[in-house]
Amino acid sequence: MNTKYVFPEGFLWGGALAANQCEGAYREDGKGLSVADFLELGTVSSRVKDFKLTLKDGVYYPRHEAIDFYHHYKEDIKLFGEMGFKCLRISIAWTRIFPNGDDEEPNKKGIEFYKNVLTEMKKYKIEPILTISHFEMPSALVENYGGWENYELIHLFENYTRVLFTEFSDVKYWIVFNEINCAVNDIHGDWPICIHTGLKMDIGDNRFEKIYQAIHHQFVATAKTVQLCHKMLKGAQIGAMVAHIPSYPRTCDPEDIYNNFWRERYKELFFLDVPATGKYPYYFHKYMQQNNAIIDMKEDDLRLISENKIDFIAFSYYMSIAFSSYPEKYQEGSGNIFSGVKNPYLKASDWGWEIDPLGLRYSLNYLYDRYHLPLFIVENGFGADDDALQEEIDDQYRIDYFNSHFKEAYKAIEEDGVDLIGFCTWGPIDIISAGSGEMKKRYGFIYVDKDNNGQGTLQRRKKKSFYWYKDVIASNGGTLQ
Ligand code: P53
Repeated sequence: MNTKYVFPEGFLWGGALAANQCEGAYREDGKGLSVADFLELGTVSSRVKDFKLTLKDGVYYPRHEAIDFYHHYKEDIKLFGEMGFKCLRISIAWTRIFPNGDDEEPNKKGIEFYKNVLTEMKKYKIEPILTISHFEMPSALVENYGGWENYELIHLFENYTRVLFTEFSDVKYWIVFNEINCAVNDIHGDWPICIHTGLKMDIGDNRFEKIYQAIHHQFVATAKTVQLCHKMLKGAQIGAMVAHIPSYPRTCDPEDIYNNFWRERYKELFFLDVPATGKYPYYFHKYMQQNNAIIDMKEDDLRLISENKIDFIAFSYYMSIAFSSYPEKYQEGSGNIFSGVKNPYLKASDWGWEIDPLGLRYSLNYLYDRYHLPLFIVENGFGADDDALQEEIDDQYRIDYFNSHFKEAYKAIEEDGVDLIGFCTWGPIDIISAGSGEMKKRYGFIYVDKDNNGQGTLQRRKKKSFYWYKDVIASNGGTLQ
């Protein structure tokens, strides 16, 4: 056996899912509607002028059934157990616990479901990692409160997290908001509802101000959650999470270097700086002034932020992007909501996401150097349209992707000295894509028979990568090539 890439003892190999992308059962056992329940098929489908929180007749909503993890969790977790998962990151659907977000009492059936899921994980010695909010806030909080712009959301979120910490007190790893930095991508646009922050926008609204006010409230909620977690759960660790997409200047033109420097701050690093250092960065107030934004911040809340810092940094990593101050000169780069210009040195997936394993080693060093906190890769994976007609689905491209990324993670740990807790592969079983609502953009080691229009038996099938990942985990990286 090749022992070149053996990871440290206890390294958390695993996978990650989000409730709204896998569970389905969108109205079962008292679940309320979340913003995700209104998303249709198509790229970031909430970003249309007529987006409303009403369900239309005859329209297919991919998340309503998803892969029906709600009824298949035993079978699915068994398969994760068979692969030898050391950890599994799932998210709690807020609407299963508080269907409207502001209910007097939590929904017992919702709590019971996650207890059952956790029991199942325990059977296979899989360490749970719970995301508290993953793109699925109760839609009633948008309708009745205007989302995170409203200070009241901090209290409602606190009630919710208190229930989670009480009911799931064995859980050691917690993540507050999934990819909290995604919110800034709603600033430049004209869609009326921003689903990450639950904001309703009218024509003429200062979108910039509303979004940063909401983000401030999410930071306060993060600090409260950290405080509560540390108080209620001894030995638990809680982190903040961003979509980490390193941005490279397309050229060494100082304009590109300088503008890219700020782009990285505004789009991402700011979102870690606040919860990790406990304070707003020096440029924040100037930046608000320049955008005619006045953010209401209470003294007590700033103190709360400074006194309740996160324990680790969680991030997703799929790709890097190239940035140019003159984008019109270049071909457009990777798809989805964080776009850049094409990087001539990298190949892309069929969805335009540029594959950059070395970018992961760079990122691990970059983030560790900046925050001096343990890191956790809580998402990484390769979306592809697998050929299900094959007897065994041969997803060698996915194996190649993971093989190269795992190796760079190894080097960051062993050759550079980065403190990395674990590695969650995204969508270890095929699920609904967050960006496009597609099933066709598959990430799994396990295939699910379902197509973009919702047709299929939901039957699970192991792909070639299933056996490959199983061997990687069993050898703790020893089989990496
Ligand atoms: P899909 C943008 C860029 C990088 C990661 O994405 C992102 C996004 C937002 O779409 O999101 C994370 O399914 C997210 C997951 C999501 C995963 O990336 O669009 O936390 O919910 O499924 C992959 O291919």
